[in-house]
Amino acid sequence: KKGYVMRKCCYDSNNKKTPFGKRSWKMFYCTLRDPLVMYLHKDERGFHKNQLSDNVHNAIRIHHALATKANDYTKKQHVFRLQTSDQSEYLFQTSDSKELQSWIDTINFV
Ligand code: I3P
Repeated sequence: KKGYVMRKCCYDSNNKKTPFGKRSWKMFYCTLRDPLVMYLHKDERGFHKNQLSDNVHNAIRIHHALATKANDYTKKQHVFRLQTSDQSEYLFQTSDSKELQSWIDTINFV
């Protein structure tokens, strides 16, 4: 699965609150290729150019991660929360309710 998403970092690994200045929403072209890792690229061109150099810096390990609808986050629509096994937490905004469900299902099915 691939597509543009907005991402907000809430907690870095080990449940540490992401510091102010690093908590803003940013757009990424996100690809879930290798089933255990989600890669975040600046845009689609960045994905085509960089997929060979993907590394830990733009990757989120989603093995044993949990994606759930962020019903408590009311500032934006179609948002899910991603909690990873290393206890980091992100919010992702998708384009519509179908995309929202599809990202959640894809991540949780892994
Ligand atoms: C953050 C940015 C986010 C905001 C977050 C701010 O500032 O304004 O949009 O989250 O609030 O800290 P910065 O760009 O300096 O990191 P919301 O859009 O959800 O309000 P937060 O710290 O309450 O999460």
